[in-house]
Amino acid sequence: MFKPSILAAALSLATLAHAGNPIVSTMFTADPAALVDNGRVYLYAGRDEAPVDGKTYVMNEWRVYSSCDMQHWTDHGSPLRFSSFAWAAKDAWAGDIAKRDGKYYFYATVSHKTIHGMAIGVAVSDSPTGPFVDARGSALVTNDMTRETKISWDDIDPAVFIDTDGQAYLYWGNTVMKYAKLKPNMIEFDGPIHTVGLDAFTEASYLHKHNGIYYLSYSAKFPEETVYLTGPSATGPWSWGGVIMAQNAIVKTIHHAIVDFNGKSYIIYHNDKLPTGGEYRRSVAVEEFHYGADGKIGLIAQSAAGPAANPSPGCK
Ligand code: FUB
Repeated sequence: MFKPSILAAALSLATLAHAGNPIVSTMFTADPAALVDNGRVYLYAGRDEAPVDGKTYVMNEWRVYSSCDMQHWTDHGSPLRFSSFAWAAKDAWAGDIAKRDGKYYFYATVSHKTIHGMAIGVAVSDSPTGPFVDARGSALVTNDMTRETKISWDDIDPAVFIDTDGQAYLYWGNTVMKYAKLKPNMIEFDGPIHTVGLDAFTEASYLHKHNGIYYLSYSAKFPEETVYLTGPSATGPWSWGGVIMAQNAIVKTIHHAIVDFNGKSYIIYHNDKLPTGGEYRRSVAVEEFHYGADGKIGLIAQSAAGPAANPSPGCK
């Protein structure tokens, strides 16, 4: 007979029963972030817990999943909750992940208990599956640190990027996109906060590099579509690229992450395709895409099948 602790561990490592989109059908998930580590891809998502007739986000925890082939996923449970930050009042909104010097840093959007508005914290772990703990004991970004808009949710959606020269950057924002350099310790800014003047920027900044080109993508307009810019450095200057993904049918948000895994490129995003899905009951999905010879990304269609299996050698 299983001891309860062994049974809990077995359940928390369950393989999701199906291949194809959405990746997770056992619960509603949103705001994907991704990390490839030791040949395995890790997917982080917020859990949408709103009821069918819910009128607002109910998000208390992040979840983590992993795959060796982008088709079959293992559920590793929840590595972090908003309450892991003692200074946070509620909300486990979008986050992003980076690995540096053997440690995993998760940047997370939460509501602050004492400083009005949304804030960004940093949690750290020795494992990509957690558990993560607050790395600072205080927020890295609070609403009173940026003044470009009066809204209380303009400091959300962190996107972390470590350049090939080792410099790390954090991009974030709603309505106004901002960025700052991070110190090598990954938990403090190294210099001022900058703003990026963008057309129709809503939220969900994402910075990645492919074949020497920097790609700054984000959710534009509302309902949102995913668009991208390209540039010669992690801070631009930026040139218009195009629309990567058209808006969803029901849910107005579409938050994405872009990742190279085992020689192929993927976009992970959320939609409303699970039964009873909608604005506050979202589902994370993945598509393979290709860069043109000129580095351009075309419009990527959402699919029910998702990508073909891409087994990563040596990944178990
Ligand atoms: O999930 C809460 C918010 O909705 C995220 O922070 C935004 O990107 C949007 O997806």
